[in-house]
Amino acid sequence: MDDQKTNNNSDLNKQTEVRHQQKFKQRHKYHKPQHNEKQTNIQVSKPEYFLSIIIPAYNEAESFKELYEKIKATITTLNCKYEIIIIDDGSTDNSIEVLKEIRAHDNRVKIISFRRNYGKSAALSVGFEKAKGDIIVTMDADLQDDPAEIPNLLKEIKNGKDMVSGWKKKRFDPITKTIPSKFFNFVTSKLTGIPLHDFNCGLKAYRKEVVKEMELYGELHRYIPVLARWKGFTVSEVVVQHHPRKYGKTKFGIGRFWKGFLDLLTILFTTRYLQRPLHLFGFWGLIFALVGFIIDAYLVVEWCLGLTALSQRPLFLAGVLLIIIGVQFISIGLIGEMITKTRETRKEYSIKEIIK
Ligand SMILES: Nc1nc2c(ncn2[C@@H]2O[C@H](COP(=O)(O)OP(=O)(O)O)[C@@H](O)[C@H]2O)c(=O)[nH]1
Ligand SMILES: [Mg+2]
Repeated sequence: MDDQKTNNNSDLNKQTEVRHQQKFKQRHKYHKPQHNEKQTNIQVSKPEYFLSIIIPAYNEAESFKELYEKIKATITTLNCKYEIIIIDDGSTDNSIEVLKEIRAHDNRVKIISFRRNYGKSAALSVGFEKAKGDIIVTMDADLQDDPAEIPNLLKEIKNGKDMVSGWKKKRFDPITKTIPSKFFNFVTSKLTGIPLHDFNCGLKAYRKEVVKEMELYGELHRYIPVLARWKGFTVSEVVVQHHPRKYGKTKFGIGRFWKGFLDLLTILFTTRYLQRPLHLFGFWGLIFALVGFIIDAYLVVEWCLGLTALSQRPLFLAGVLLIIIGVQFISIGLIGEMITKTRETRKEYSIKEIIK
């Protein structure tokens, strides 16, 4: 009898234990935060969101361990589930060995290793595609960006922004980089109408919808805020701490500036006029042709009245030139329209939500 009782008791204990375990699992299961849900304090068991940190890297082996430790130190103060995706872009140093070492004791670190160097945009693009998080943070691998700033970026996202860019207000880079960069940021801001001070800061945070719609190629990573804003996402910036480069050297030489400006042309053209090239070319074509026509018409009237000989008026040639350029512009615009019409139509719009 006593034996049976003990058996029953131990069965009961087991059942209770299983129930407890199930409850524990349930509690720890990742859950999506609801809009009206109150933010809980740090270090509670239920993760509020899933954070993906994406780090494009090219020959930064010396930095990884320190970077990883710093990220961990910050991230453990946040109440989130996380993954760290490092894209080793065909590095020729021992990056991959160091990364594998880190990965060996933390499987939240994911490594994507490219066969050759494809560039930062390609690396970010793959990172964006693979990221599983609700919120995505990108940062440089060279310890110039400070992981301790991540919570400040997240605060902005929680305040409702779709994307937040860091602003390296006090920048620790050589003057040959900071001055052209200021100019570049000023021009980009004026031409695009986006009031940011630091378009190309490596440290940025996004809602997942933003990165899943981002199409990066070439070196367009410099213009992510422009692309995001163009799709209709809200973009803001926060001042972030910047550090001097500790190891290795910069991967972007002086060539970055002229490439950057050509890319700006691409961005301006493709965001505004891709679907209506005639509006750009046709407008300028008409202006040129009209000015040329007015000049020549005036000279022809003078010639008819016997006031001037056209051979004496070089302005006549300028008028002819303007008419030719104008007609060419209009023709280019029309050809552009034809290409746009025959091109396979890609999704050119971004839907926030569908309410049925
Ligand atoms: N994936 C990838 N990352 C790169 C490449 N070039 C630079 N990076 C990374 O981009 C970040 C910024 O590069 P860095 O050379 O420090 O540029 P700077 O800070 O503007 O001088 C660093 O994390 C680099 O490792 C590249 O070709 N591919
Ligand atoms: Mg750097």
